[in-house]
Amino acid sequence: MIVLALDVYERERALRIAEDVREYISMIKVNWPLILGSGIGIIRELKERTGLPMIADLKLADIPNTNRLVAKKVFEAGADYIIVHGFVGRDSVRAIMELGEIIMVVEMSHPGAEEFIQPVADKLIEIANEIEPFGVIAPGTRPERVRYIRKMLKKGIKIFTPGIGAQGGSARKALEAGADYIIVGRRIYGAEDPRRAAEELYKEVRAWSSG
Ligand code: 3DU
Repeated sequence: MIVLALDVYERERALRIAEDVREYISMIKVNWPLILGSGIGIIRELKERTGLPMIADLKLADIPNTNRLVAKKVFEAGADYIIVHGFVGRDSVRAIMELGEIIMVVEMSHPGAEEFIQPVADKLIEIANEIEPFGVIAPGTRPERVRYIRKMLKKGIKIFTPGIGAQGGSARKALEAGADYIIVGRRIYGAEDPRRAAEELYKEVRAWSSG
């Protein structure tokens, strides 16, 4: 299943792309670029136009009280899931979970993730297994890590893998390794024809999951 990472600034462009690719994706993820470019109201607008669940990728990483204050506004704005960092500790993560569904970062996809996050991934998996978020973020650029995280993670917790396409990760390899959702941004919204790019990816993913 495909999650569109809609990292554009402009409201019109975001709405147009979302509508164009709607039938090929399962959820839309908004991050700071779109929220800063178009305002927090874009979450509800996208949700109403597409009918899809919305992920707010804010990677919250603050003390429990601040996490709570921010998350309250973002859930009120229509987000169905908020992405949060686990390295700040269980209390900060739980503060958000009390308000709504979360996806917790266990390991990131960029090269720098090997510096600090990867070495503590086991501890982050342990937190995830204890608090049972809706899902976790694992690196689509490192299928062997996705496989490991899948093995260690409680069943039922979904794995979302960014890093597919522009960052070099392969959709098929991430799914084979145990990802439930692949997160894809530039490969779709940066394509000359986003609808075609989404359709191609959808067919690739479907061919794999049905075969
Ligand atoms: O590289 P792309 O254009 O497909 O975008 C990936 C999106 O996923 C983007 O919003 C980025 O901020 C987010 N993300 C990662 O790329 C890697 C992570 O570990 C977590 C989130």
